[in-house]
Amino acid sequence: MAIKQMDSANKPISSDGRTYHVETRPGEVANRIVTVGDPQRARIMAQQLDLLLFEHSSHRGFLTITGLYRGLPLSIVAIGMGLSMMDFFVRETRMVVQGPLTIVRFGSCGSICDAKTGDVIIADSAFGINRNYDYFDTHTGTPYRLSSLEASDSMLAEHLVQQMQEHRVGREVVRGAVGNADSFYGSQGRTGDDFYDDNDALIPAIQEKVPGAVALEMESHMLFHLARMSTGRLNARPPSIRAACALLVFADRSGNAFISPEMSTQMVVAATKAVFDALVNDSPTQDGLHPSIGSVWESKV
Ligand code: R1P
Repeated sequence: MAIKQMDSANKPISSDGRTYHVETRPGEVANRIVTVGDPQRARIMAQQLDLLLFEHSSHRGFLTITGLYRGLPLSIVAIGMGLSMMDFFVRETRMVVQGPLTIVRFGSCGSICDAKTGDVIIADSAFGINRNYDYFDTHTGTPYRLSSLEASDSMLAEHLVQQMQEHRVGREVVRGAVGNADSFYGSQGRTGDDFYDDNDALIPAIQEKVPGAVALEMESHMLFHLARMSTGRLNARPPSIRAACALLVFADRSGNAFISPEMSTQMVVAATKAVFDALVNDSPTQDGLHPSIGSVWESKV
């Protein structure tokens, strides 16, 4: 498919105001956003919006849906997988929405604690797990590097816990630190004979270095990091982005069990209102939000 003409190499925006990859423009995305990996999950969640106003699939696989929930604009954005996709989404969405952004990642994860499939994990913090490419040449250092912890927004995380419990989602709600790996296989300690990954000791090493580590996934650390960096240089202004993360346990790594398709769909359906309510309850103020004039929610709110 042909790309659109962009007005700049540094900040590519097309003549109709859309960002290069996510392809949204001002007035199409709300200040409150749920981001998910799987577009099918986004569509299931969108069924619980009170009114659908906008939907766009980008040529790079981002799906944005905007509607109203309890009278407020709310967007759901499916981004695919991995920290690069999170980076595209956060940066390009920041370009097109005025005012504060509140972002909840609602994803799936592998548990490395007592949590089982069907439990819910709320990330108090996240850390990066990155393959150390140099190690695979020189055998110096460690094969995987762990970053320091990046905190989620504590108030938003608290709302997620409360709403998950209130809506009785899952058997248990577990809180802790989430490891954001740069791959699904090697950097999450999945083993096999096809590649040399030197990762047999990775999960024990994570548990030793990060005692509160509860789960592994692929996007949360990037989200929390960008939220903290939204202060600009040297904390020049208050953060413009607040972020938190709720995860369904799809894989129980110690028990080597995977969630059933039926249970995963049931949990997404059950958790949707909890995530929406957490977002809406979190920020009752209307001050400084994206103007409704010219937006897809104009005259609907
Ligand atoms: C891997 O299967 C994907 O699932 C998890 C991981 O972070 C990765 O993106 O999250 P999502 O279910 O939100 O995609």
